[in-house]
Amino acid sequence: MAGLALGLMSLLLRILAGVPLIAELAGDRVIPALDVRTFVRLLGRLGGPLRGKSLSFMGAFVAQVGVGGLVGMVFAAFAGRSPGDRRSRRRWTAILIGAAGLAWLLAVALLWPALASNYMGLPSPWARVTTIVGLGLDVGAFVSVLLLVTRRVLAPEPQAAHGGEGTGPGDERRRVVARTPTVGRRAVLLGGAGALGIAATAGLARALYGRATFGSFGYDGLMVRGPHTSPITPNGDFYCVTKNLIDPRVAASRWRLRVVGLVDRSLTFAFADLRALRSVEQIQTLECISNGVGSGLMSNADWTGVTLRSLIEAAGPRPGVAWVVMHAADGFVNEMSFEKAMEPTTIVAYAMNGEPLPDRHGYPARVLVPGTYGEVNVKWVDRIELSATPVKGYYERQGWKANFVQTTSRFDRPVGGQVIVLGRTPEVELGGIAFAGDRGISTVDWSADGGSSWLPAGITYAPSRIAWSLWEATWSPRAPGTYRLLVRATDGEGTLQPNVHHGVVPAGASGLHQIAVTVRP
Ligand SMILES: Nc1nc2c(c(=O)[nH]1)N[C@H]1C(S)=C(S)[C@@H](COP(=O)(O)O)O[C@H]1N2
Ligand SMILES: [Mo]
Repeated sequence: MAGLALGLMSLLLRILAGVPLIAELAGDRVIPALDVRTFVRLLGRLGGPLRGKSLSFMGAFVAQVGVGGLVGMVFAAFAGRSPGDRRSRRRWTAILIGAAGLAWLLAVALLWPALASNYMGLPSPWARVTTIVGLGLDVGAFVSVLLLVTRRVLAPEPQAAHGGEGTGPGDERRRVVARTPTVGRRAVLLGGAGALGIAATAGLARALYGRATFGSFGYDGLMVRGPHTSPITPNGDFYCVTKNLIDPRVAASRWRLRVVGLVDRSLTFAFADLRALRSVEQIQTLECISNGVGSGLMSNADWTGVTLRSLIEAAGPRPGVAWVVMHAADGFVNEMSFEKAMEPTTIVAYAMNGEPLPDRHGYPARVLVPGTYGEVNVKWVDRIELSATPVKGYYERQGWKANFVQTTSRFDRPVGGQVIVLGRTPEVELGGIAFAGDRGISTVDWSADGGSSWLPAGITYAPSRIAWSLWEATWSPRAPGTYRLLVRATDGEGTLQPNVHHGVVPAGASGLHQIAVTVRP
């Protein structure tokens, strides 16, 4: 029962006040500290990020109730064996409260680096305080219910009518007699409250779980790919990656963006303030560092926002600033060099393809940093901190290197494994995308003989240096057979995409996308 109370309290605080769950805090404490290889291996073991998240979400509740139950039983066993007089009751109550206080302090100390997050977007000093208070309330709920159940229900105070606080053997007998008739009622009471607790906890957990979902944590890792990639990805199809079990839901009215640190004056922008500043618009592609060659964790959008530079200049950067650290509502952190922050295409975006940012893409605002992998593009940003020293990012601490985007190119059509019937399609349409961070794409070549000879493709869409290009070519296979088709791009600086295969760890994948197609007569 006490374990359930703890679970229930933490769920209520999560839903009503955005206070992170213990599972979320533990994840943010442990995950960045893992080595990238351990992290990737662990994800594999758990069956991918979605299953891993489901398991931790559910597992955390089971663990809480389990540990709570264990502690409760140990307490009930010890306290129950002591004489039932008022002094010993007070002693046991004091022991329990003391132990709970220690557990609370220990949790705060262990989870300290992860405490400054709030999924409703409370600014960071308040977020940390709220989390600490929330942990206290969790522990408080646990202790209160444990005391209530052990005192009032399992071992009610002897009634004055039955001899008060007697300690003699006769009183002991009378107490037993007095308790016997109510055992059934107590069992019903306990059982009823327990069932109610379970139902309430499960209901709230499901409601919360449902937020993250079209299925189960369904949109983390979402990618939409098909033979006809649209130049601009519709918002609903835009790939999505998040560290969170359940993403923040920040109310624009409560949200503030603060510019702090080594500045002449700290600034605070409300959402309306940001929108009143001179806006910029740019078409920019985002790619996750864990996007494998030929894969789809990469999308393109038309973003609107303000330059980060304008915010930094308004605050007045002090001499010695070398780094700009971005903090987010979910406790996510990443930094970039001051130089990068001052580039005209580094922006704080509040609109995506003409609509407000969808929640899962960082509503109300996110940072966009062309030339870096996705993780540098902090969603739900609420604090920009100018600093002389670098702070390691959430994933950077694991060892990921996200500040250079490998040149990549991809076939979207034909689809690998496709069978082409020569008689019906003598000319095969080839096409796909090519991307090189903020370097642009100058040319794309393709090969139908496994890379022995190359032909130029046509570039049909190239909106900016910071977006992907679409390419197209027509292939007329001469004879039936199986062909190995390859594509390669040259970036805007003239560097050819290397044909050296490397996995995504730790600096993003490299190598050429290759598909096999069969040509039939
Ligand atoms: N606050 C915050 N920002 C974040 C993340 C996150 O978990 N929290 N994930 C990062 C990662 S790993 C990627 S790839 C991109 C994905 O952005 P998207 O979901 O809008 O495509 O967001 C980045 N920004
Ligand atoms: Mo990512």
